[in-house]
Amino acid sequence: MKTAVLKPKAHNWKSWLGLISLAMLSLSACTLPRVRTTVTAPAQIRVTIVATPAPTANPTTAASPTASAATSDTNPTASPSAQATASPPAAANTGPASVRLEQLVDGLDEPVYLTQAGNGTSVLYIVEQAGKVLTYDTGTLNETPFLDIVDRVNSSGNEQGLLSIVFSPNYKSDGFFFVNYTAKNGDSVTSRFSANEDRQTADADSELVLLTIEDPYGNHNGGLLKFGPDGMLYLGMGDGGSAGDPQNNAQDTQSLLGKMLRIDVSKASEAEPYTIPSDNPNFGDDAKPELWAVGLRNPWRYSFDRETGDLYIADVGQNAYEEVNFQPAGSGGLNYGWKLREGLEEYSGDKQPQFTDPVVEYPHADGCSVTGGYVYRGKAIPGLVGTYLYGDYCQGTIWKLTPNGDSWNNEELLKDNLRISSFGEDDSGELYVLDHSGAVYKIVAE
Ligand SMILES: [Ca+2]
Ligand SMILES: [Ca+2]
Repeated sequence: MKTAVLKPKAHNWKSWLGLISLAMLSLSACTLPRVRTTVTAPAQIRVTIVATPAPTANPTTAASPTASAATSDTNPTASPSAQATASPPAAANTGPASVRLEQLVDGLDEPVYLTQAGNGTSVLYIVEQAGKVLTYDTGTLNETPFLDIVDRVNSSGNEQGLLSIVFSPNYKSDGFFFVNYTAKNGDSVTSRFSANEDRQTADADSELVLLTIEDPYGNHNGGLLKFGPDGMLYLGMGDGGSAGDPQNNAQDTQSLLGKMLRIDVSKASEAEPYTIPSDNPNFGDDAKPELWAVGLRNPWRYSFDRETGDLYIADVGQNAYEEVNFQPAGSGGLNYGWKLREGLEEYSGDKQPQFTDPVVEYPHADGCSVTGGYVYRGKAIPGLVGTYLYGDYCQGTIWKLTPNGDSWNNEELLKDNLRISSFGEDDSGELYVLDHSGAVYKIVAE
């Protein structure tokens, strides 16, 4: 029976888990092992493998409906085809990859993001939700924050706070970086800041606010900024919050909420904080010109494959299903279905021809809130190359999603007692896992 049920419960990637998390914390906080081992058993999750959208979707038109979904209740195979072609992207996966998590640092205050600056240094930048960016370099966590804007960040809600940082593609010369945070009044703020001359710290007074989005509820704030391979700045925005998108923002093209946005900040100034890229998709005459993709609930973490430019958007579900969406490089203009669809299922309506289904979903028996990761393009774990990693906030599972001809293989990579708030990718393509309880791990070969 596929009757949509609008439950009054607010699904919230942290709050509804508060009790569980506290219980987990009380059990685990004192006994975190330094090195975590791999679970090599095949995935026990119910995986739904879906045919992928055509990789040549026209950027200015809605996607054609995807091929009919093929649902499988069996465990996926562990050996992807070596002949994966056109769509999804060809993988260079050379076999099983055995990995473990190596703890780099703990004792952090709710880390939610990690990245590097792209300027040739070994510094890792770690975002703490309350409003600080810390630097970690070859074994040392620096006491002085790179950036401290706790004074203007509202982190009172479970999903509010300083949510991401991204460095200018020309950071080495211009010293600019961009952050998204929740303002004291609850609005979503995207700002540019300047690093100091030595690049060791930043000037908290250098803020140039680029985009402020009114946000009606404390949850579903998206907040991840990334530069695409096209040099444009992308921002994932949640549907505003509450539960069941009561304002219908995700399908409203006159709202910036529940969307992927794309803007040009290369000439940002007070007079003109950003411009609209000339090749943004057209969602209609009245649509906001910043829109790149619509129909998202809370695209908390997404990423571009640094080799192909393909975009993977993990969209946090409501009460039943978590999903990962695959967007071939340059395919703006897609509609990911929320709130009519949750994963591959009906939520408040029928599937429309213009909707793009996720490539994988998992039910809440296997987690509560998807945390998108990255396609591995590093050198240390050859068996993982071309594989997309993602995880779950509640159960600490990390899956690997591998292209296999016209479909995808989904397998459990490992499972540990982590509250996975984010993954991180460094400049060489190596990956990290952030435990919201306070630690950062590097994914290394076993
Ligand atoms: Ca919100
Ligand atoms: Ca969807």
